[in-house]
Formats: sequence, C-alpha cells, structure tokens
Amino acid sequence: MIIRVGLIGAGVMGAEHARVLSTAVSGAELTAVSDPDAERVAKILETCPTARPFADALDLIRDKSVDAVLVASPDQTHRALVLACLEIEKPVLCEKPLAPSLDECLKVIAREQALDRRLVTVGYMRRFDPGYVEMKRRLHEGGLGAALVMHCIHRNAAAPPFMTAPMLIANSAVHEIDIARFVLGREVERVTVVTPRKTSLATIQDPQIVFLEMEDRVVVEAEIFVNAQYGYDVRAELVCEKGTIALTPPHDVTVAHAAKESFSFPGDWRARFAHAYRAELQAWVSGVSSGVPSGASAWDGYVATAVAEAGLESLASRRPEEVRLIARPGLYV
Ligand code: ISE
Repeated sequence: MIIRVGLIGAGVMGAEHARVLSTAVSGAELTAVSDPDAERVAKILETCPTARPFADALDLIRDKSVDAVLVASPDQTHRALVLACLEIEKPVLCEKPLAPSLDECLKVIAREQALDRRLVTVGYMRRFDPGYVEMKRRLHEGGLGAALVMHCIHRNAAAPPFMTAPMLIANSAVHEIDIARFVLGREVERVTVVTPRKTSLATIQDPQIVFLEMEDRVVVEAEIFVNAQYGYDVRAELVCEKGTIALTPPHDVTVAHAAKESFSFPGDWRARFAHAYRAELQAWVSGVSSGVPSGASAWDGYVATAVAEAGLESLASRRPEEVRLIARPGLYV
C-alpha cells in the first residue's frame, strides 16, 4: 500500500521532508505540495515529479489524491490545518510545536478525543534519534539505578534574524522538554528560566538556562544558546545513582592532521538529526498504513507547549513557575 502524502509548507523543513520522503522512505509518495511561495513549490516539484501544486492548503487537505498530510508551515498556521485534517479524519504529521498557545492545543485534543481515534502526530523527531532511544532503554533497563539529573546542551551556530528571546523557549527548548519527558517517563512540575550574561554577538537574551523540576524531584538543566557561532551542537548526559549515560556526538570520521585530531559539527539540525527525521517519517507512513500510531501524540504536543508556556512566564517573572496540565484524556493513556 502506498500512502499518498500532501505537504503544506515548502520552507526549510518542508523541503527537507519532501526530499527525505521521496528518497529514503518506503511505502509513500509525495502527491501534493502547497505554499504561498510558488517558487519554493516549483523547487520541490523539480525533484518530486509525482506531486501537484495546490494554491490553497485546505484544498490540498480535502483532495482525494492525498491520504495523509504533512504540515511544515509556520507555527501559527498549525492549529487550523490540523483541525481541518481531523474534520475529514485524515492522518496528519504536524511539525513542532503543535500550536503556539495552550488554547489551540486543547482544541486539537478535544477534537481528536471526540473522534476517539489518534490521527495527529507531532514532529518531535528526537524520539527517533538512536542516542536518545538508547539512553531511555539503558535507564529503564535498571542497572544504573534511578535517574537524578539530566544535563542538556542545545546550541545553534546562528539564529535567524526573526528569532526573539521567548523563541529560545517556545521554538528551541521545546525539544529538550519533549525529550526529557520521553527519556525519563516523567512529567514536568515546575520551570525556572535563568538568564546569564548575554552574548555581545546577538541582540536578544542569549543564552538562557532552563531548569525543569520533574516528578520525583529529577532535575533537567538545559542550556539554550542559539548564537554559539561554531556549529550545531546537541548534547545530553543523564546522571543516575550508579553511573551516567551520555550521547556521543555523531560524526562519521575524526581527522588527524597537523598534530591535532578533530571532527566537524553539523551546520544545523537537519544534518544532526538526519537519521531521526527519516525514522520519524518512516514510522509515520508505516503507522498510517497499519493504523497503529507512533511518535509524539497531540497530548505530547500539548504538554510541551504547556511547559514552554510556564517557561515563558518564568522568563518574564524571573521566578519558578508551576506547570498546570489538564487530566490526561483516555485516548492518550
Ligand atoms: C528549530 O526550529 C528546530 O526545531 C531545531 O531542531 C532546533 O534545534 C532549533 O533550535 C530550532 O530553532
């Protein structure tokens, strides 16, 4: 069975998803692309001749040549597009965040719950990164004892000009929030954002340190630094009672030259998480075929936004802020 995918959003992530879907995922075909920027669409169509352009994203969602929808458009468009998919019960993979505000996320959850069927997947791709998967496995295997602290580093070489200080939380730290929940299997109770001296190489408050106090008093500490200059660098170390589990930086080779040994950092998240993006898309396509969903659910998307919202409050108040979640609906248990 071939799943015919319609892509909404032909920017950086949309183009990457189109490339991965048509070159590295089995059981799927890109049949439709929509973006207000016709040039971007044309660029994708050059390499994906099976796809048709759609001027209107809602027409794409409703079209009979589309079995499932991949949303990679700007964050503020996510809610309406995901709800339109749910309206006609089409599976949808929505890039993170599910929606920028809690109200919007709750609307999606309510609609999906009313259908009593999981159709929404949120693109928290790190859940498919072999390093984090192994970290989770080793922790839950039990030999290292209980998790105590998780140290995370999230550095980008340079933020785009539209990046604001709150976006360090809402756009970047959400990955740390989601992966901490995924690895530890615990919810976040309280968030504190601390702002160190800011780099002179940016106008916004950068870096920021995010502390997540999880259930059972496990603490996650994440440095978010989006103008770190030297490359894209994501690290994590989980400190347990009897040892630690750390990600090893993925690089194909180390070069010994001129009395030094070195390796290169990826330019951005597409290269660093290439395996995760491919595995996420493959799992989604396979899940659409089999009817068994995988990856982050709408509930996970809601929780990440709720924790980020508490983080934004803390950024403004300079105090720890509580995370208040609704009771987990039965569909997501
Ligand atoms: C970007 O939007 C992403 O999702 C990347 O994974 C993240 O590392 C980056 O900081 C964000 O800006």
